[in-house]
Amino acid sequence: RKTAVLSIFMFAGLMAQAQNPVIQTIYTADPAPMIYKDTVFLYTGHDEDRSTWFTMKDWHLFSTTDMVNWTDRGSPLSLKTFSWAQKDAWAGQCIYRNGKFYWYVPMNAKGIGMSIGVAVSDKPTGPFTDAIGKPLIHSGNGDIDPTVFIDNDGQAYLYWGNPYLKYVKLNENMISYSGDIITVPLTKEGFNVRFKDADKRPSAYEEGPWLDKRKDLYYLLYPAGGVPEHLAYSTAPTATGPWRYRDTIMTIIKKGGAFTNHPGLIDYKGKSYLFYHNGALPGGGGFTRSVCVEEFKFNEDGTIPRIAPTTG
Ligand code: FUB
Repeated sequence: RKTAVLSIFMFAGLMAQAQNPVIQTIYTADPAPMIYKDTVFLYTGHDEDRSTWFTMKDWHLFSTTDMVNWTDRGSPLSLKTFSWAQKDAWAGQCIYRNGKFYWYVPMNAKGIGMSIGVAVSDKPTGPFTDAIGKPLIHSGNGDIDPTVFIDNDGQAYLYWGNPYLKYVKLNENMISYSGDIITVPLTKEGFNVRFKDADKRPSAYEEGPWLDKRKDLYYLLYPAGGVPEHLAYSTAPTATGPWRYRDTIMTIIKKGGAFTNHPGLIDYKGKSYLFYHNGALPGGGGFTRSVCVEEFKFNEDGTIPRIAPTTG
């Protein structure tokens, strides 16, 4: 195993701080952190060197127990895992339930377009296999960027989409769902309005949702505003809404940014962290991105403060 290849220490007394981007060995995008047994597992997309489009073929995994030293866990999942996949290994998320790990990932499926598949493993590090041998979700060509969340009562939810935002209630087996696929109304109250009106879309919501809960409040974080994206969030009293737009979390990254961004949120060892991506590695840009992380504190009232990206 390759270890400790990914971070650079900055010693200040007893403090050690990771340098952004946290992954310095390859281009990574669309961070999806997951905590399991005291370890942070960071599932990411993978931009090819010199890429000129989102021509992504596999997903990668890194782990840490101190948010400084990252272990490269290789690529436990790729398009080759799914016999029905053609291209576009885009933004996914992995979650633990009942002794198994379920990794939801979007791909362009042969003949039908963007779809969401689910891979399963007994270990967070894989190997992962296609859980059902076909897409779990195909409701339209905007079926990308799934986020998965299990509520305290055991109900699991999958949200996804661009230009729409949809969700479904997953069954306890995590590889099927019950009820209809629901399209979330992208109202001004729920998701704000666009700063610019280039593509006539109704709200600031763009893609890449991240669903989470803190105390009794549900949070939906997402890239917003069109290209270039900033990060914003909405909250709701239930996992299914009604959503209320709250604020920008991270403004457009002007120096060293990519034109997309993508949130991932965890609380770990008493601290809160926002993962995102930029284009700051040498040769980096919109299609050669890098995952970064910032520690932050929720405000006393549960709101999320503005979080400054590391620049350059
Ligand atoms: O990484 C490919 C696509 O770019 C993702 O699906 C979007 O969220 C954006 O980050």
